[in-house]
Amino acid sequence: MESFNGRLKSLIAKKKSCLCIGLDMDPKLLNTTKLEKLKDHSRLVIDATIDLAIAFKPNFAFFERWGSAGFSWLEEIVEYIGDDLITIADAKRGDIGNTALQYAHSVFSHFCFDSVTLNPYMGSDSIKPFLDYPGKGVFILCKTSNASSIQFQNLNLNKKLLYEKVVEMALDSNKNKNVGLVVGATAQEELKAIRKLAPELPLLIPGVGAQGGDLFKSVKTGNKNGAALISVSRGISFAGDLSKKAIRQEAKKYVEKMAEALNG
Ligand code: OMP
Repeated sequence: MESFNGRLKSLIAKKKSCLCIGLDMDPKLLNTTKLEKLKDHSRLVIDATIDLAIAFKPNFAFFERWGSAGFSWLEEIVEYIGDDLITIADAKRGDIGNTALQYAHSVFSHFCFDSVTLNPYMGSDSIKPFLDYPGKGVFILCKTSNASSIQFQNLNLNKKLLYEKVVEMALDSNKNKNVGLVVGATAQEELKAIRKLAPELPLLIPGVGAQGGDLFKSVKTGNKNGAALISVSRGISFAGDLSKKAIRQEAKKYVEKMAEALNG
């Protein structure tokens, strides 16, 4: 079976896009309190962008907050996306080994996601149970896009920064070619450094659009050697007048800019 990292790289080359659409279905942005309206909108976003995107990344928070109905929606959405694109469970898991085993079963065997975001704070035994699923992948939080990421991730530990230690752990864990890193588009200096340390690992880069990270530089640096997915949530899912046309137009703009950066 093709490795997760191999599948990601081939899909980017085939579709000439590295767009990941984040599905963060915020009721406020749709001006509704009705779950059904959000469900309709999530299908509309997928319909509008499925041929332009490489991956969809539902963020669990926006589903879990609806309780069991939200979990059913998550099951429906993975099925609706289908098998041709990559699905990323943005669940940011990270717990001791035997608990991580259950989380891995949940995202990969129950919800049938292709990959998951993981928080490395508890160390490598919290990552390991996710690595034994053939064809599935993980994205480990390395240098995140938020302002206070500096608080821990940039700590200097005997001349190595904490996020550099995370890169080392990710490289050690990549025996099945199924480990990638999350690096925020708002952290260009670190993105360059991480790309240098881990030339082959896939990167998931959120933080362009609403958070203001640099798209062009992220695509260029991220796609040096390895593959990088650029993730946009609010900037596309709630673009313009929220119509299918407006959402598609915005996604197209991103893909065109990505192609410029990839070819330039
Ligand atoms: P937008 O700012 O609307 O594009 O949404 C960003 C999405 O990416 C949210 O679901 C965040 O949880 C997620 N994210 C970050 O914003 N920063 C990170 O460093 C990592 C993630 C992530 O793991 O996806």
